[in-house]
Amino acid sequence: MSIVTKSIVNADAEARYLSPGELSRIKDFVTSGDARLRIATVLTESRERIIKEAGDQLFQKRPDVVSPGGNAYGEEMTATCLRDMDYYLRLITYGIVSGDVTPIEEIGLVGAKEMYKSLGTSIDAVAESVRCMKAVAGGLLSGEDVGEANTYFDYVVGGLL
Ligand SMILES: CCC1=C(C)/C(=C/C2=NC(=C\c3[nH]c(/C=C4\NC(=O)[C@H](C)[C@H]4CC)c(C)c3CCC(=O)O)/C(CCC(=O)O)=C2C)NC1=O
Repeated sequence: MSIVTKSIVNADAEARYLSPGELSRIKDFVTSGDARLRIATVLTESRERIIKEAGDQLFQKRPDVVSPGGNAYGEEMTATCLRDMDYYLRLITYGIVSGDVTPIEEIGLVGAKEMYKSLGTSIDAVAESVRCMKAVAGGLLSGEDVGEANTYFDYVVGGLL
């Protein structure tokens, strides 16, 4: 839920006008809108490149995951791994557009640790893949946008570990 919807739900529950604090937070959300949409557009348009380059980085840093016996070994499993990276990048764009980490949390982080554990997937390596995407994405964004985008990448890394 965006800050706008959330504030209205809260205010209406008490049948009151939006408070100065709520209006101020909505103002910040609107003011940062151009930047957030700009970032989400870059990430969306560059998604294939980000996944490809970050995947290469991950498999260089963690050759074990794509070696025989590794969780992402073999063409099909490697493709599934890259698909998971694509899932997280997509969720990050949702977070950036809405200015809210709730969609990331609800769709991608609740139960994720348990799920990866049951799959025998190293959660550290999944988190590393998100760090690699952060690095590649950072190279595609302007200086001021990098910080904003990093918040969301860091949120996913923190939620996985
Ligand atoms: C949008 C929310 C969402 C997420 C996050 C998600 C993850 C997810 N990843 C899965 C599998 C997997 N995930 C990976 C990923 C990796 N293995 C590694 O060693 C690497 C570190 C890593 C890539 C970065 C692999 C290899 C599998 C297949 C494992 C198997 O079938 O044994 C599965 C099991 C079912 C399937 O194969 O599709 C799920 C549900 N599904 C979702 O709907």
